[in-house]
Amino acid sequence: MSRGQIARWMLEEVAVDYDEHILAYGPTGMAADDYRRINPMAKVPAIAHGEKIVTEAAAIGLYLADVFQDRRLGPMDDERAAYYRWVLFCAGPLEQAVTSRAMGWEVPDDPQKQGMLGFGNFERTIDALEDHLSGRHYVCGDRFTMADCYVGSHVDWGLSFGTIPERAAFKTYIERIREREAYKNAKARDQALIEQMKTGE
Ligand SMILES: N[C@@H](CCC(=O)N[C@@H](CS)C(=O)NCC(=O)O)C(=O)O
Repeated sequence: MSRGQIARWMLEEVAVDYDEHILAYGPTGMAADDYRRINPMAKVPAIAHGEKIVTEAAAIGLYLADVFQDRRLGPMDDERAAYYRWVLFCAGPLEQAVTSRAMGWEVPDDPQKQGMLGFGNFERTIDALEDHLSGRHYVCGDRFTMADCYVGSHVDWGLSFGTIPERAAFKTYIERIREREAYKNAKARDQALIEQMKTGE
């Protein structure tokens, strides 16, 4: 039940074999010294690819698409701008807008203060993403790319937990995303783990 699900879906999209390590929250898992050597932030997800460690869900996606180029999940020339722009928009402004609201931190109604915040305010951020997704099949246009794993994960989570408003563009986009085989496989595995955790088996 974590952003680890984003990394799993990305791994399923690139269709590589991987070993999973499920860590508990807290001192015996993510905060243990062994794992802090992998991610000093004591957070998941992280991937180890040979000697290379990548943390940050957005970076994991960009890395996988780049390394496994033959999967064609990275951008073509005319997709590059939207690809980087919207992945970083979701890792920065969108994540800040959504999490600050979830914490109950209201942005002051003061243009000068909003000018200092990378996301300005919640509505501006949501409107910008809605505007981009309206009338597009995927982040980069007609073709699914790794950007959709990351942007899609934000929209998927946000709609499921009510942290992103149910706008038509988000709903149409996420319905298309949820049809993907790799998405379904990833979610089935995570759901099985969540059930196991609940029943303690
Ligand atoms: N910026 C990181 C955030 C990762 C993150 O906050 N993960 C949470 C789970 S969703 C976590 O590991 N929390 C454990 C903790 O901070 O103690 C990313 O996007 O990968």
